[in-house]
Amino acid sequence: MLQAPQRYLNFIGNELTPADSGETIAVVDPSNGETFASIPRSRAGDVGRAVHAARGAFEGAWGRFSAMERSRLLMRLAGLVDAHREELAQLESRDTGKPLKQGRADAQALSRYFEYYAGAADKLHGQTIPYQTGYTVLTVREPHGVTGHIIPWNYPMQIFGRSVAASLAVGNACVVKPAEDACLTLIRVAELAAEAGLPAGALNVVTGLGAEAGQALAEHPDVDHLSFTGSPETGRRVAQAGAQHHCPVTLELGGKSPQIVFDDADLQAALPVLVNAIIQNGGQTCSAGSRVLIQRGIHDALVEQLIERFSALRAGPAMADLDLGPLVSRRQLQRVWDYLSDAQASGLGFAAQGTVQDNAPSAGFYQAPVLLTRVPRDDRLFQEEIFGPVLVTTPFQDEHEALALANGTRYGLVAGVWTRDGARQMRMARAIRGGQVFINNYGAGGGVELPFGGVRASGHGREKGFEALYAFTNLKTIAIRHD
Ligand code: TXE
Repeated sequence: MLQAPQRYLNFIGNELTPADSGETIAVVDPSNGETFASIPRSRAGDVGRAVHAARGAFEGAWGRFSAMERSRLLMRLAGLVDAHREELAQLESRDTGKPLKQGRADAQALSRYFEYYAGAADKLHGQTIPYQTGYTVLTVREPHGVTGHIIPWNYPMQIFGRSVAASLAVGNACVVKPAEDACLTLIRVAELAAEAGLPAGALNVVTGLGAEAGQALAEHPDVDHLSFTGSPETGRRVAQAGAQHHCPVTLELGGKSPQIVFDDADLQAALPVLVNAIIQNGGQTCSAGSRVLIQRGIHDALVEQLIERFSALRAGPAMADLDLGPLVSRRQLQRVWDYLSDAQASGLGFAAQGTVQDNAPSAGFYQAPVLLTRVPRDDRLFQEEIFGPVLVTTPFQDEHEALALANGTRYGLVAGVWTRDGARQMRMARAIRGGQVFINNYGAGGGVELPFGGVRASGHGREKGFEALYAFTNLKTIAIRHD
């Protein structure tokens, strides 16, 4: 028997509430293309209510929490997320199509974000500054007030965790606009936050379309800070909207991150990491290692091993928990198809392709992983973020050319360097344009503690680690004259 779609609601002022208009958006399961839930289609009025609730919390009960009390509350929330890990993982995997093991990893990371920022909440402090005789000068770090968080669909729980946990830790009140393709776990986590004791209005989740609810949040004059993760084009729009009311904006806009393999590298160590960095989450990862640059002498031999591994990869329904699930939406699948058909039209053949499980529902959004080799620097597939399971390789001659290729796109987010030569490791790490460089590893397992963000079209500002706390606070200088 067909079940009626489950109706999810906004979370504003610790209450579940529909959009003012009563309109909804269908939630589709990417594994089979079926609608199983709905979310509110919120607009400016709903966003306004959420911002108002956040302001009330900031100026009221939440604003009176001490750092220690915030810390304890976030630790309780970490515990609740842990206790609900399996429920959250299953919901996320159904909503986004990610394999269950990835849903579980995301739920675990979310709890770790709350734990980490719970520990940090009462350790952020200012300084005293030596000044003229008769003065004492000190700095204090103060919350902005109301922070807006526009979250993408690829890692809802992780990206929510990295910005909301840090923002709450320093005392801001948050309004979250999840991506229309991935809202469900975030509504659930907001409920858990209320259960942990978060006062009404300190954390609000408003769902809706980007151009409606997202744009309204970015434009809202009572929002004091915005963090956005998504595409460079939407990031620009959000920054422009923020600029209208002089609102600071943190942007994380994805990348075309290179992994650079020199001929002295430990290839057996590198191989599984090269493959995983593009397969994880179906390649829908901002830090996906989507270009492998290989020193010419070992290019063909390494490609042969990549071919072998790619051919063995399997995609299937999220709950089958294979190497990869379906992509998040038909729209994302179409984007990836466009790149692949362009590649074929320009004569770039597939060196290897994985498979989609035989009995995967035909209405699901499946794309088997694809490997393309010797892709030239000026090709779209080398230059643009595909955001799907598509890996390109390109040979290079020497360190100089490797660097030119690595830095040769508009992005600068993450890079991996594989070499045993210590001096070269350091030269490359310093010369690569980006926010994170990994030597003989890639991603360090996610690293909640490691500051993360980009340069150029990959964005600006840093999230994660202790560094995030600076972005979510204003520094105030107080000069006291006492002679
Ligand atoms: O992104 P958008 P889309 C990249 C990736 C992908 C491409 C497009 O390459 O193929 O972007 O994906 C909200 N004002 N990344 O279309 O539009 C939207 O509702 C305010 C990389 O999904 O950037 C969602 O919540 N908000 C990335 C969020 O912005 C608006 C993750 C992201 O959507 C808005 C996702 C507007 N006018 C995509 N329009 C990463 N860095 O990890 C949309 N939104």
